[in-house]
Amino acid sequence: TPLPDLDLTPWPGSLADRYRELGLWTGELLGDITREHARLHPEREAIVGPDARLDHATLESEVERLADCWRELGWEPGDYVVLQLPNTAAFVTHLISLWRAGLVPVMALANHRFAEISQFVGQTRAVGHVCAGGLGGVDHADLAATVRDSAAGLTTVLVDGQGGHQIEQDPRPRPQLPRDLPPGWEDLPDSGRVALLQLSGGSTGTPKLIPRTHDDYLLSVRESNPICKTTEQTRYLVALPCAHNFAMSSPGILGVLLAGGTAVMAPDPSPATCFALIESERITMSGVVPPVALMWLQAAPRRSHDLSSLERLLVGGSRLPDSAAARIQPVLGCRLQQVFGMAEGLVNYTRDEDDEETVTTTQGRAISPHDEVRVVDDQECDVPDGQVGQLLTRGPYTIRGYFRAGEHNARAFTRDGYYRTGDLVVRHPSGHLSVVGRVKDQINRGGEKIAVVEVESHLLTHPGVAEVSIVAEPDQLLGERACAVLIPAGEPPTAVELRRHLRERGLADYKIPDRFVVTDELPRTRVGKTDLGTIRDERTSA
Ligand code: J2J
Repeated sequence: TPLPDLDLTPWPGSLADRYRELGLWTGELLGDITREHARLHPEREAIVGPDARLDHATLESEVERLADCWRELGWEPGDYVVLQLPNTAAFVTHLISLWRAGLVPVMALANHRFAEISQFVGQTRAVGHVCAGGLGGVDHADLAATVRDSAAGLTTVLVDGQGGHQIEQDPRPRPQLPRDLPPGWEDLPDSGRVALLQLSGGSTGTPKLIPRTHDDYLLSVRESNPICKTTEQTRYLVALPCAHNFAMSSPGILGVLLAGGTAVMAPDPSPATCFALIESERITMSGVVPPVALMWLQAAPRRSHDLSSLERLLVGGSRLPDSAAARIQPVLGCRLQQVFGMAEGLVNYTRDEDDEETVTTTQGRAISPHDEVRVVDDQECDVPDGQVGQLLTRGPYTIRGYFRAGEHNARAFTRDGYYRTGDLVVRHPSGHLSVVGRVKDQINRGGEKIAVVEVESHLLTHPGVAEVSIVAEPDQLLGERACAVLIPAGEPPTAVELRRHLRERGLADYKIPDRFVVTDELPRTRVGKTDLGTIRDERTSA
């Protein structure tokens, strides 16, 4: 049975009351995150980016200034605004100022293009698109103009590298969308409403958005800090794209701001860029995906940078090979902390008190004793510890439904509210989980998630493609990469042509298959990993 298309699927009322009584949900708002440290130590550094260095007081005043700006534009509390900025100080000031004005940021990646951004705008009826007009060397002006043409009444804010704005508004009246609000919405405190829409890795044709509330998101950030020893001394290097859930909240930029530390924004994750920043900014902590960790491991012995300030490296987003895990401490001289998280909620960390074997071979255990974790077989019966099963979870910071996706929610959640993660895991008696595979229709390209069906449907619009199946193939650095296996309609199109076709359709680069193979017969499509070995007749590959 399809469920209603709600913006937010609320937790059952009695459970919500309990989370509040237990102090898990505090009623605080994300827009207030900069106030305390602006007062406590105004002159300490808060954010360092290629565009600006801001102390806690300046960050706070920037947040106020920008929030006024959004109010003057006529944006109202509860309105959705697509936020698409590269790793800069401006990302942080814009994010928090949107919250301060009661707006709901939709977290886009700087490298998203028309296909993704127009989807976000269309799905949310966003009032605005905040993007880069030269900021951090990124220029979204052309993309923004195309998006604006497709969305009546949209206001574009192009942010330059000097803290200035160019504002352009589509003159057509904005279509009003009736809000699909859950019953009892009026009774929800502000902190129980949608604070941001996070991106899901996706396993369907249309990307799904993840409604996180102030209460639940703050809980995951607040509880991450002691587990990762985030304090006001922490200098955290943001090496991943800043809008990613990992970089924002595990403990990420928000954890650092909450603790009164410093977040340093790296323009890219390369060893050249990051090692120089670790040395010059005396970085103590960072969070990266496994391919970046591998690149750092490879580069460290050959470079002369002083990495001695680095105390802790969080690695997650895809499975870190055990062999690489064992080399982090000896080669980089810092502690490894594995993190297995998801934008839908549940985050697991290895702990400082874990033995070495646990830290190198597991992806950690859940943040909170109130996280409920089940490992089940195909019939959704619990399997014993030590056996592989699918991970189901619910808890005080795991969503109960995607944004306006009733039909999909009926599949993605059990009747009693568990999120079906699609991950195959083994649970150890300590509660630690090892991730061993997945059953979702997704490719995890070194931490970047690709929804197979989404890319297939774009490829099928090419006249030379009759049928297509995208499968994962192993890759030394990325763990896996995407291979498109296709049956041509007539003369087989070349890989160059197909790549160009996908770019013209405005698909972000990371979703474009690494390899194209032409065949007579598709590999049997099973969810998750399909064996390329099942292709019998591979005629050409380009
Ligand atoms: C294996 N697979 C992993 C890991 C995530 C912190 C860290 C990561 C994310 C993230 C995040 C994995 N080993 N260590 O949001 O806050 C795969 C699983 C999971 C999916 C979620 C955070 N860590 N994964 O990666 O929403 O398949 O979040 O379900 O991008 O990544 O992807 P995403």
